[in-house]
Amino acid sequence: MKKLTAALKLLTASTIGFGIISSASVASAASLVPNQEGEVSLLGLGCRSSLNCIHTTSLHPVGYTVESFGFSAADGTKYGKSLLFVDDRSTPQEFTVNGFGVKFLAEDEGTNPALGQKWFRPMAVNRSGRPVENGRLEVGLFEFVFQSVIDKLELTFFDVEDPGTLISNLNGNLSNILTTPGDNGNLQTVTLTNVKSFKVQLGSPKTSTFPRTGDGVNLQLTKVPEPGTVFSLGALAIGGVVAAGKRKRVSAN
Ligand SMILES: [Ca+2]
Ligand SMILES: [Ca+2]
Ligand SMILES: [Ca+2]
Repeated sequence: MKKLTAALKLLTASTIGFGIISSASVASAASLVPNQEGEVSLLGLGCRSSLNCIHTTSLHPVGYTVESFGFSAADGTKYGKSLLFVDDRSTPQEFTVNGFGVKFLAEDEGTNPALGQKWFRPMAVNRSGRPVENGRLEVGLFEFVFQSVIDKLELTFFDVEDPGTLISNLNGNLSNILTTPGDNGNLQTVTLTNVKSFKVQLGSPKTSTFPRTGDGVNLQLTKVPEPGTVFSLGALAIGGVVAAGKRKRVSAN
């Protein structure tokens, strides 16, 4: 019985320790999504909409450039260079892109992140620059290049429902880091280390689940603290709690 109690205390101590580890990571993690809605100025393209144009090269804690690339659907349909927006679904917006009227709705046809959160939101366009699906097909191929190497970077994908969303290049080398298709509204995170650049395909056009339109996907980027720092904090916390538990046991005997 005594042994069981000790084991339970140790288990509790470890649980508390891990709780502290995760809150420490949350406390010092920094979102790299600009903290304002608008269009992200793309390398070589600038901004193409009537929304606020966001320049990402001078952002804190690290600036970066974003370049957009054309891509093709499985049936051969070619798309132009998607635009990229920062969007919070709780504020619907009406604007123009290359002269075409677009609306970001409070309730999108298929891709609805939690209200009050800011996400990178791609907008697929055809080869003449006309927004596809009224500007509400969240598909694009982008390369992010950071001004300094990021020790640990989390990519959070929202709403991958079909294959095709992947990281195809990391630090200038071809890669094939896949996401896993899930239920409507699912979230998944990929963690990369020592990142100077990556290329990501967000969503895909004309998929098996959505043959007419495509699978829209949004992205968040988070710079998380170096594992070493977080670990030592957590280890200290675990040590402290276990020591406290030991002292208690001694006095109870
Ligand atoms: Ca909005
Ligand atoms: Ca969906
Ligand atoms: Ca959509």
